[in-house]
Amino acid sequence: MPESLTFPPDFLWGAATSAYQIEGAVREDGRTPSIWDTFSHTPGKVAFDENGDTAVDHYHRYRDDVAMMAGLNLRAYRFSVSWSRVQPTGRGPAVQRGLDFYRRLVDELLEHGIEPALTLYHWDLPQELEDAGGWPERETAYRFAEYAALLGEALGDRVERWMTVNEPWCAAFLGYSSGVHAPGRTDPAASLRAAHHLNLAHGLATSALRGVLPARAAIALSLNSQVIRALTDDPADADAQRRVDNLANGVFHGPVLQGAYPASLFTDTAGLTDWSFVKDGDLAACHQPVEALGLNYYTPVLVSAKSSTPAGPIATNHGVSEHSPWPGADDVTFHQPPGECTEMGWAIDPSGLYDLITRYSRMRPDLQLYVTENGAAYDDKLETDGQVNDPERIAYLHGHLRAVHRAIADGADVRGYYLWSLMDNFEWAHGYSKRFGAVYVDYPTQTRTPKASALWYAERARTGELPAEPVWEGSTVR
Ligand code: GBH
Repeated sequence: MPESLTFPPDFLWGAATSAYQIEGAVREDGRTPSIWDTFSHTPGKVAFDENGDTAVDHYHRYRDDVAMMAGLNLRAYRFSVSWSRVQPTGRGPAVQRGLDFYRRLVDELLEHGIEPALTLYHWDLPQELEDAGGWPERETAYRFAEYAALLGEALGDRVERWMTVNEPWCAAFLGYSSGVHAPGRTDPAASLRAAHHLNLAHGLATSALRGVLPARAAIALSLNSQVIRALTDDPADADAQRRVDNLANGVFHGPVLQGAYPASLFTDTAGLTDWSFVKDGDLAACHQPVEALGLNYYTPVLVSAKSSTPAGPIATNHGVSEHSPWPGADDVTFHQPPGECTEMGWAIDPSGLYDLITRYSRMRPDLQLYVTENGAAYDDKLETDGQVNDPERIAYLHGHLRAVHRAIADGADVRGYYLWSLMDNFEWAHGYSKRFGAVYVDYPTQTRTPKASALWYAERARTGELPAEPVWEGSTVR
């Protein structure tokens, strides 16, 4: 019989968003295009050729949005800064009007007792820096450290939770190898350079932030941290799992959390690059002390060796591209994991979140862990009575929060959870067709309506209790 569970009293109940997905106002106050503006305005890149020009107009509605968060009992809000709003060319002094927006947002959060958690980079590189070569160029990492210092100086007096790079895997491999994300390049060798420079960017930014932030500030990064499972226990499948785990995880957590790339990554990718872009001193620069690690989790990845298995149902989760986001893993087959799926076609498996947390808890027991993203897309409808009933999302959150609780009970130092996402928004290559929000957004009017899952989650945040079953009968927040 499942029983109800209680989270630690200081557990941080939060929600997350990112700049390009919610802000809109892409030409205001000096902001210049990022790679996502360019990409989304290129026909055929985003579903229905949608873009983030207006998104959910958060740039103008942030006050109401913060009040809404407070009404949902949130204790923390994770957002990202649009680099080209603050430093339009990716270089030089900050634009005050851009910084002021984030200052006002942070002050509004603090006034409502909500802790701001700031991510410096959620995929929206200033287009000028992409024109100069983007993440495959080493210079971009130096530019990022300078940008981090500008932000640290401007907001260090009021933001205590800092995150450098969100999901470097997506930025490197969806951006530069499969090309389903901006800037849409399909160059596997360049994507490996991009991965290294994102690691370097994290390390250099962390050092730069140390120089300007007060001692109480906590610095973290958010990894994709994917859970890779082998189809069978055949050694060939285990080897496929190892290869993909290197490309999904080791290529980032190696240098950043352990001070070295996994040796087998070099041999696995030898046909693409000799890794001579890793310079003396880089590994030490990447491997900076941090206080916390953010883990984002949605679904596991299931692989086998091509030689060992007949072709089965193939996962298409990364979007349609004939180019792989897994450089050097052409002999691996990606399978659809068993079980029910969300609207993204992603299999629902809370045990993956447990496995992920316990893996990193063992790797770095000294770090505080946060689930910095977890959530599900469903085909939500605004009913005529003005409500949005999303029992599937409640069940998804319930199952994954139970997994978090189990990890804590088994000794993992998980301090908080940020639901992805606070509200429906621009879902990258899927445009507005996929709704991840706890709050429903009616795009033509920009009206926000908390879904049943938001009300359910507000009750978790208020009480710290997770009931035995994922049911919700209330219709208002307490
Ligand atoms: C996050 O990316 C983003 O940070 C966020 O902006 C976005 O809105 C949200 O998720 C929802 O998409 O594809 O088979 O390898 C998550 C991207 C999704 C990439 C799960 C890895 C693993 C399964 N990740 N995916 S598979």
